[in-house]
Amino acid sequence: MEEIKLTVEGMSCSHCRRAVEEALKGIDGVEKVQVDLEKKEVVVTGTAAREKLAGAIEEAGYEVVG
Ligand SMILES: [Cu+2]
Repeated sequence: MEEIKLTVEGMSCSHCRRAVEEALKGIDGVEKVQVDLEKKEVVVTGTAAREKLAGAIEEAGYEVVG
């Protein structure tokens, strides 16, 4: 199990948090998603590849900047 940290622009409220969580939880190998709105940080625990996570976040309408 691995922890992947992504910096995401555009998340501003609990709706955004939920949208990102839902997008990530639909991916195979994702065990846990933690969203910190203030730090603009998303931490994903699991075995999914970083590019896959980033792609799902972008598809949900947010920008992965780091
Ligand atoms: Cu929002």
